[in-house]
Amino acid sequence: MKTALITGATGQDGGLLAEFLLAKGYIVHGIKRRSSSFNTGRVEHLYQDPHEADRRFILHYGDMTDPTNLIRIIQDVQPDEIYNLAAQSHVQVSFETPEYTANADGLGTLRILEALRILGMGERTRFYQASTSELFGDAPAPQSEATPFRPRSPYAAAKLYAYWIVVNYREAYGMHASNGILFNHEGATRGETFVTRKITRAVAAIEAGLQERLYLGNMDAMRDWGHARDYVEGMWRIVQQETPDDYVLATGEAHSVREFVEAAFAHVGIGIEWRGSGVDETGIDAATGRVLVEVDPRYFRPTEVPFLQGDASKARATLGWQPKVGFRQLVQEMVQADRQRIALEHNAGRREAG
Ligand code: NDP
Ligand code: GDR
Repeated sequence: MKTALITGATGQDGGLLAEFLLAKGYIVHGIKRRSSSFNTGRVEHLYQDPHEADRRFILHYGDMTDPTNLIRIIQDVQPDEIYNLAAQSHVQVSFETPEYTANADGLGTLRILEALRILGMGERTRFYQASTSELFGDAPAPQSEATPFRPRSPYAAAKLYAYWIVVNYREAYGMHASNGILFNHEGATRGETFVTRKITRAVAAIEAGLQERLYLGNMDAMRDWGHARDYVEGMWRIVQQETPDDYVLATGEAHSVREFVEAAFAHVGIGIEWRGSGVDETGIDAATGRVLVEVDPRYFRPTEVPFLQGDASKARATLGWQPKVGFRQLVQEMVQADRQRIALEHNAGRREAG
């Protein structure tokens, strides 16, 4: 039975990866941050009472900025595989918290690699790094492992350091350390402030009469959106390779934020017509003329990544990996999940009132 340690276990990917590894028979340890309110919603269903015998899912308090804590957890857990998913992962927020982002995302990665070296575990423990298509910045699409990096945010610059330190530890110390350069991947448990989830939550709330309008930034940004469940399987496949290496995971298809909005509203039977452009662009309910979407420049980024479309040929050929869920299915699943959540909350509210 293998043991895995996941940093960022309470995040979107952490929750799905924990589920995936448990189903494969792993013992899964995760690192969670101390928070003043519950932050374990995504792994609630995996929770096991500490008094249960043979627990296979165990959470530890920790933080990527706290090296002694990381060393102690790794020493206690003795993992066969580490999946380093913890990060301040919001690109726009990184412009406001650049130093913290560099510390958690960049140095945090170094701290884990150093912990493995200090503990003499560099040869036995395999390491996966959550690298990102943001590394490519404004490099021309389609982007592959051979495309030069041009980071366009403090987040991407921090992840660039992490990428290269992983490559360096692989080459310098022979560690089994790999980068997954993953393009955007989403799902029902995606963080609420990323654009896809912001849209699907708004569509469900507007349909239910709970929200007037959706305010967005750059509608022209193009992203290669896949389903997070497919991508966590890709992470695992990368770690299972005999030889460590770096891989792009992507669908190969790009859509604009505007297209995502249209597809999400279409799922609840609302057709959107666009008026104006740039900061004056609005999306109108074709049937009623009501303004449902408005551009708000506060969501524009100081430097934008305009067009991401990945070429995952290497992952297809070497890992036998390919995504199962396409763009339409992804949008539908996310809207449907937010509709169900609103219905549940509404019913719970009625019960309390009654
Ligand atoms: P999330 O933002 O959903 O999850 C991030 C996780 O990291 C959370 O568990 C969060 O804890 C934790 N975390 C943040 N800061 C710290 C810290 N200082 N110490 C310990 N834990 C911390 O991200 P995703 O699941 O979407 O992404 C997983 C990883 O993959 C991230 O590194 C991200 O940058 C990267 N990535 C994501 C892509 C995507 O499209 N989703 C694409 C490419 C890369 P808490 O729950 O308490 O906030
Ligand atoms: P991204 O995801 O920056 O690609 O990073 P996000 O969903 O935040 O933005 C995608 C694109 O949509 C545009 N956009 C908006 N974005 C947000 N968040 N809110 C808005 O209102 C809005 N309006 C338009 C953005 O400008 C951008 O072009 C995600 C994260 O998961 C990273 O951690 C990961 O590394 C990359 O994907 C791959």
